Amino acid sequence: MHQTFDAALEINLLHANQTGADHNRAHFDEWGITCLNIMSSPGAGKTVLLEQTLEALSSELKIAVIEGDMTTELDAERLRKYNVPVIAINTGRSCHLDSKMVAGGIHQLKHQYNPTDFDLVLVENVGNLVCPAEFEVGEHLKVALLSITEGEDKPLKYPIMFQQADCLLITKIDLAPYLEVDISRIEDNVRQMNPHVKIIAISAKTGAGIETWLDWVRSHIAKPAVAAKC
Ligand SMILES: Nc1nc2c(ncn2[C@@H]2O[C@H](COP(=O)(O)OP(=O)(O)OP(=O)(O)O)[C@@H](O)[C@H]2O)c(=O)[nH]1
Ligand SMILES: [Mg+2]
Repeated sequence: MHQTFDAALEINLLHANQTGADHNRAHFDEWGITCLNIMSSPGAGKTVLLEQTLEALSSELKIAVIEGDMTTELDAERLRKYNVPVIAINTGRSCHLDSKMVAGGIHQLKHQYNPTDFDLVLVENVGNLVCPAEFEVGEHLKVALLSITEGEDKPLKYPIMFQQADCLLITKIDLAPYLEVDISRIEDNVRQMNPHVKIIAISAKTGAGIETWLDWVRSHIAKPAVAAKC
């Protein structure tokens, strides 16, 4: 009996969240903005990736960041150095952003700027390999990071994140010489879950793979003037 009630509650929650996500995406579409939802377990390298992305792309694209964190603005402060709007959202006890929280972020962006000026909104989700995958926020594409320190089995143990990802970044590959890890096995496990996902192995330390990542981002920009340049 309890199980039926819990399942119904979860379905209602996810349904309400999806309606909100579709609404957020409609705003992004209206303004010609591409929105990426960046997700991973804690510490896989999301903020470092955003730092390098802003460093490389903020002169060619107009970018805003929505930064989800449970309690602090530490990541938001790191990203404000790049002189782009960074909207910090504290989720409190929630282990993921939801579409209502991101709607609040969109409202702030709209209040302070002309949203049609923007090309790209990067959402950094709360570090968690499970819940963020289930709660869309209005993104066009999902980007999942998996660092090589987390273990080759993670795509099999946490399938939803990997099934849903449009782009999977295998991070911290500079650490491979110090670990007993087989990166090709990580790739095989990811492909088992999601045969067509774009996989890019990167290192924020050496810069390996970063240009391929930046090109992937450029290739998904919706604004015609920008897309034409790619
Ligand atoms: N060696 C190495 N370290 C990395 C790399 N990328 C990130 N790190 C380190 O990993 C740690 C966590 O990086 P963050 O970017 O803060 O990770 P995050 O996913 O944003 O973490 P949360 O927001 O807490 O979930 C930092 O000490 C980074 O310097 C990499 O490619 N190589
Ligand atoms: Mg972070």
